Amino acid sequence: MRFNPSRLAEFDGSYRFLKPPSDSPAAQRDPAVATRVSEMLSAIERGGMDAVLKYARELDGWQRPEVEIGAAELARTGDGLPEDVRAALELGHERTSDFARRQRAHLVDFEAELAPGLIAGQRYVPVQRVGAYLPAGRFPLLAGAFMTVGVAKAAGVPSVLACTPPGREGNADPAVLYGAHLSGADRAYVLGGVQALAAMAFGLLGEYPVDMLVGAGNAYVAEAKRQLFGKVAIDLPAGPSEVAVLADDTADARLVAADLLGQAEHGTESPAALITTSPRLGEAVVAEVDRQLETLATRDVAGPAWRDHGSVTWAKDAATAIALMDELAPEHLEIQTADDEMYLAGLHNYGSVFLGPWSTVAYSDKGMAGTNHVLPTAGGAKHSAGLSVSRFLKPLTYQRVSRAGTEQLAGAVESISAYEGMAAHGATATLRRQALREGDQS
Ligand code: HSO
Ligand code: ZN
Repeated sequence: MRFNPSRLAEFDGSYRFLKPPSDSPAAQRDPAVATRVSEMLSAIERGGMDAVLKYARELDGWQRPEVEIGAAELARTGDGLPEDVRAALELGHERTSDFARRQRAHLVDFEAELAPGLIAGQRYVPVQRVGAYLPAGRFPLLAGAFMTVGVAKAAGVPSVLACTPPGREGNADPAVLYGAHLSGADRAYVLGGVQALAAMAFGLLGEYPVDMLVGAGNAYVAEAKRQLFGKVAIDLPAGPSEVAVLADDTADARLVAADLLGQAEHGTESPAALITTSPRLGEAVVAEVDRQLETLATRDVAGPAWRDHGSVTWAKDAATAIALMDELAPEHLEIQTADDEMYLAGLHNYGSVFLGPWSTVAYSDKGMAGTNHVLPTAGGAKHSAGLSVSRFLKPLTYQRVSRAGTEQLAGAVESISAYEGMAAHGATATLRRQALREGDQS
């Protein structure tokens, strides 16, 4: 998600930067990361669990006797947590599962008689084996398990594995593990990075390889998912987290600034953008961001992110603001205007939208809004939606043609097959017509 003014030349004169992003390039794939990941994946494919454990020892200082955490140990991970954190995790799990179950209820199997004797239908069938990666790097994003493990479980996925890296003492973060437990993980492992994803994809954990890998992670994790894609499905190609706010002069500069910084703290590459029809609000937000940065504990990250990838843009009217925002296609979009519904009706490209000044991105990030926080970044919202229960469900089709239906289909299939020169296809239809004429019941 990044403004490129030259690509937006058509809007020239109708918008202006009040705070442009710096010239530093947007986050890019590092070829050295790609090479390293590819070496690790082949080493693990060849060397199996020995290679996995070698990497775990070398890269994460892993020293436990087992990578797997037993069910009883997993269930107890909540015991030592502060009571408020535990209660918040339980609430977040409940809320996201509630939303996911409602999404599931709206995916309805159906069948229809398209022609006499021809029934066609669709059933949603869950992916059978999912592997979730729960990162615990700079921040142990605790809601990650709700969004991946919990949503997969709400979709009816029978086997969900969860991997999370060991911390400095060699143990995983208990709050991350408790989130996995609440979300219904079938098995949990203290294993991080590329080796965790490879172990799940190559079937080194559990009895089988997983069919799908989900969950956020660092550049190595994102690259490993990219390279394993094809062998397994993945949720989304992950980029730095981003936010954009669309606001008019009714918005509160303090809230807008706080919400921009709220995602800028993810990393120094995280973009944050305000598009506003009000130059007064735009200028107030520029000043307010600087003021809030002075005391922000994570200013070392959020400051450079804002400097390099932050922008404030004035748009001459609502239509221009909407067009610019659709071009940006942000992962998270906040709308704070006098007529949020009007703006929303005009927008097509966003991962998840937060309507009105009381709806902030962090409510979804931490699982309290119920919606998923695994969302398309870097403009991916132009073509894709975020993770949801539907990603774990395959809409599988079926058809049943009766004797009576044969006449509806066979002749046209013969004609098309003959034109194509596909004699064997044509014969499958011809045989049935003949059988029909001969009164063959079989
Ligand atoms: N904004 C991230 C998710 C998250 N942020 C969790 C904080 N906690 C991607 O949507
Ligand atoms: Zn976030």
